[in-house]
Amino acid sequence: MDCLFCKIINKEIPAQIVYEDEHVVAFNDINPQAPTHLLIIPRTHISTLNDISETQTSLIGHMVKSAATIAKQMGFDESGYRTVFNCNEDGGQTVYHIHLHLLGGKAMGWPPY
Ligand code: DGP
Repeated sequence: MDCLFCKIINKEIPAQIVYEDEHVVAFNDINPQAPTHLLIIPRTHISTLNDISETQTSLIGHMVKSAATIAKQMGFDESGYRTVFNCNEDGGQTVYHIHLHLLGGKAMGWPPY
């Protein structure tokens, strides 16, 4: 499968991996929008949020829990952080392997446009 993030998981393309376990890999975004900007991805290829099956809902929970774990490790769990899933074109998705953005290290505005 010609998927950029599958290639990062398989170490065919380099990335600065900061966390990995049996189910997910987290690495620095190539175009950071905050002092810390990570992408948390499942090892299983899922193209968009629309493609998540009922049996994969615990995997998505694990991605979110991993974000909280990493935020704590990086020391911005108390000050705060943002997590974002973009879906399809209007949502701003550019890589079609689901990924949870984890942004921290600065105060962020809302709404995000
Ligand atoms: P999204 O727009 O939600 O699909 O986010 C895709 C993110 O992926 C975007 O913030 C930039 C990042 N990205 C794209 N190509 C690469 C790459 O080759 N390496 C890394 N580390 N990040 C990438």
